[in-house]
Amino acid sequence: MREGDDTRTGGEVLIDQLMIHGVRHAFCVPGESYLAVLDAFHDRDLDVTVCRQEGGAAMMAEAVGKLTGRPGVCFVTRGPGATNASAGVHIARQDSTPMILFVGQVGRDMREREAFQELDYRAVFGSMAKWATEISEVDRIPEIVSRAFYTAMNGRPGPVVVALPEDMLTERVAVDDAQPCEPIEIWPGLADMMRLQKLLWAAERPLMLIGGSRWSQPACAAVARFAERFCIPVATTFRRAHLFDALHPCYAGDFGIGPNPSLLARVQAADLLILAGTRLGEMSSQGYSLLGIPNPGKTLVHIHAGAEELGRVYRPHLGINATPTAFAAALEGVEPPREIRWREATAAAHADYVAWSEAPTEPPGAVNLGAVMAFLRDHLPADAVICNGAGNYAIWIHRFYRFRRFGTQLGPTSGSMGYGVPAAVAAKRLYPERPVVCFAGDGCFLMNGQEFATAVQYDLPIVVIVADNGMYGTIRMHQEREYPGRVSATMLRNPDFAAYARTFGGHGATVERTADFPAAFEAAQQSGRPAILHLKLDPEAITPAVTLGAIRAKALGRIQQEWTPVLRPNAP
Ligand SMILES: Cc1ncc(C[n+]2csc(CCOP(=O)(O)OP(=O)(O)O)c2C)c(N)n1
Ligand SMILES: [Mg+2]
Repeated sequence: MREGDDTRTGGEVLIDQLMIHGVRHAFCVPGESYLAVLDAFHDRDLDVTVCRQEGGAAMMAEAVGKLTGRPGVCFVTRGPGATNASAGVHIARQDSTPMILFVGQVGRDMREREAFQELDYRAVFGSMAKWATEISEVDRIPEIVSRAFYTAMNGRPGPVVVALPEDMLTERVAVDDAQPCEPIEIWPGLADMMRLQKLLWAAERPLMLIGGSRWSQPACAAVARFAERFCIPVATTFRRAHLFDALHPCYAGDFGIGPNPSLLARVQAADLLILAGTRLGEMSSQGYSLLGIPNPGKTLVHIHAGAEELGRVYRPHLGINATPTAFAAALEGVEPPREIRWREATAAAHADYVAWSEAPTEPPGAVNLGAVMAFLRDHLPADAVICNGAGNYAIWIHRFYRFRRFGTQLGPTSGSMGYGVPAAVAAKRLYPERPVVCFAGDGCFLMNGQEFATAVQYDLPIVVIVADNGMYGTIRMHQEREYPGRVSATMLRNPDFAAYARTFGGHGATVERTADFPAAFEAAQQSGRPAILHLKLDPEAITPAVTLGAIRAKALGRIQQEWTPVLRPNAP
């Protein structure tokens, strides 16, 4: 604002709204389409992180949304900036994360001519974002930004995309700021909770599955208290393990891809399943095979903040439209039955989890990722943040790392590769005092590995552990299962990732034996710089339990069996 003048540019009004709504961090790649916003950054108290590619910037904003429950904010330029950023928007969509992507747009006077890098963002993001819009009048910035925050945070959270015509941002206007916005909790009715109590009293084998977003530390603590009072087993869905303390006596385990078979059996055998906060997507529903659709085939209580998610796939016996925090608080009023019939089953479920996650298996190769996880879980403090993208390497995290606290896991439930490094940068930006460790496969790392430069630029001593098996391992695994021996487009020739770290100004080391990992990790932490530890893995070690060769042999056996009658039609 100029002296004696109560007008501000659109860019200034916009940034003032963000600050009012509690934004302290913004992630961006600059563009000439929103210079007025960059100018407003200049003298406002906002931590701006300038990134190397918009996909990384958008993932950082998404990670802030995951960690704080409030929209992470990202600014990108039009056309190619926006399409690059779509990688993060999609994660926010599938992971139900509040996020706002601001996109520079061509001037209003040249719209619809397909001007330089012009796109129609309502159309481009129409089915990906929760809301996509454009601000045409500068005096409506406070209104539309306020709505963007409410839309991103309320009900089932998600991404909002707001396009900003260049000339709208430079226009001066005298306009009142909006009031700060707060997410709106949705409280379950007393009748809902009484019906839940009745179902619990009648149950023989109840089980609670928690996941999704809109959780908080108090909500997690309230669910833990409920679990204790009812002695009910609680499992967490895919990449939401941080919602429940792994060492709590009621923790039954991680129910993601390839869960502990005994946990799978328990969930299948449960007569009352309480799904809290989660949609139970394809991964946790074991490819939609766990429950009948639409009739689940057992008593299902489904609690979700988005009314539209209730009955969307599974017809619940009892549907409760509530946010996890409100629902968890309301659980305090539910009374356990006089006699709890499943005490032993819960103890057995936890014992099974502990046994499953305790001792690393021994796959081939000199570096055992399971032993690396066991070392980290024994040495990192409970508030350390663990980040990952997508790839088989993540199976070891889910199985052997033990999350103890809310807000310590940043993994895309959408299965997007390339998420780990930007997520780690965002976490360290937010919480400089907490250790942040990123796991990335060799494929995964190079999707957004350039954001390591961002970590160096902002002095963020994250530790990135690159699990290098020389291939897009997950796809190779599927390939061997479906087309054994026909390796195609899944092999990688990799750079020296430790040298990569050093060229960027970070610390780098190569680990070729499990026994060398602890010292390498400690040296990485001691360096005080962003670090990469390059782990050389045996490609045969495709999962903690099975080798690539065994998958191939099994598939070849199956194919031989399937084809024998065709090749020898008269065979007995
Ligand atoms: C952005 C994106 N592209 C492609 C895929 C498909 N995909 C899933 S896992 C995977 C391979 C991951 O390779 P790497 O990071 O080396 O991990 P590994 O499986 O070898 O442990 C691929 C290509 C994906 N999930 N996300
Ligand atoms: Mg790999």
